[in-house]
Amino acid sequence: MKTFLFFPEHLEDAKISILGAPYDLNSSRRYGSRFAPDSVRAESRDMESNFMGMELSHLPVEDIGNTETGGWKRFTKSLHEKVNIIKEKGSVPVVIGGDHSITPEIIRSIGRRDIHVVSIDAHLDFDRELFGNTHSHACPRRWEAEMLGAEKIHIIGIRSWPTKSMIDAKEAGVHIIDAKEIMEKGMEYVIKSLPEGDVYLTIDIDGIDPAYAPGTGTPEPFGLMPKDVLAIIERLSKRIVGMDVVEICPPCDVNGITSSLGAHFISAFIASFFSR
Ligand SMILES: [Mn+2]
Repeated sequence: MKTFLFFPEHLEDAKISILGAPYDLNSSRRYGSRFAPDSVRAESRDMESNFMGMELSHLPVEDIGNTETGGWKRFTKSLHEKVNIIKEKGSVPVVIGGDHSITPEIIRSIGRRDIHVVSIDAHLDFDRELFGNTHSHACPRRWEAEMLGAEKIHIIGIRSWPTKSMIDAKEAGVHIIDAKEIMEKGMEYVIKSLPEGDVYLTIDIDGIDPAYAPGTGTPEPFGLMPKDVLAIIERLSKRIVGMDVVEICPPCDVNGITSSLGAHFISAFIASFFSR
């Protein structure tokens, strides 16, 4: 298998484990994020071993490959098995999606109820169902709120939402910083608002402006800049117990720049996680 960067497929004492989750059947518009795990890996292999001053080549990171795919049941069973293997060795899972519906399943597998979720996204993802599908990629924050408590959910960068779902999310106590608020108050405010304690970080690539990340199924302008996300990753990295990068759609991409951005976010996390 062609792994992420140059990391091995198996490392007994890995502290970060990369896993591909090529499932996109809960998408609602353009499909194709199933191709992202291998596309992100391919882009990563063109990167150098030193990321912004941090040498990555000797770090205890493994890339254990992809989950099984197929239907939702078969996929989630495989996802739970793989995340459990990672968890049992005390390593942090970094999952490359896939659409955003995979996130609550990863968090369920991690099994901690005391963590916060930080979601970078163009969308609220708090619908009860979409087109009759309760596992739609429009619903994951609602599942997480049920699991962990709505007050542990933090959503950053959204710019369009269904009014009803927004009322539900606000009433439940979800923390939301929308794109307009970020434009008015700046990233310093966002960084200050990040939760304390252990966190799960989910990066929906459509949270970033489509000028930087056109390869996604539901592009929305007025998004974050890559360096804004870098600042969030660096602020949280020591407290991240799991992370994913989702909704990269290689068939929608231009010159692989969105897959490359996803690869750089993962490298940024690895570099920051192991930094002193
Ligand atoms: Mn999303």
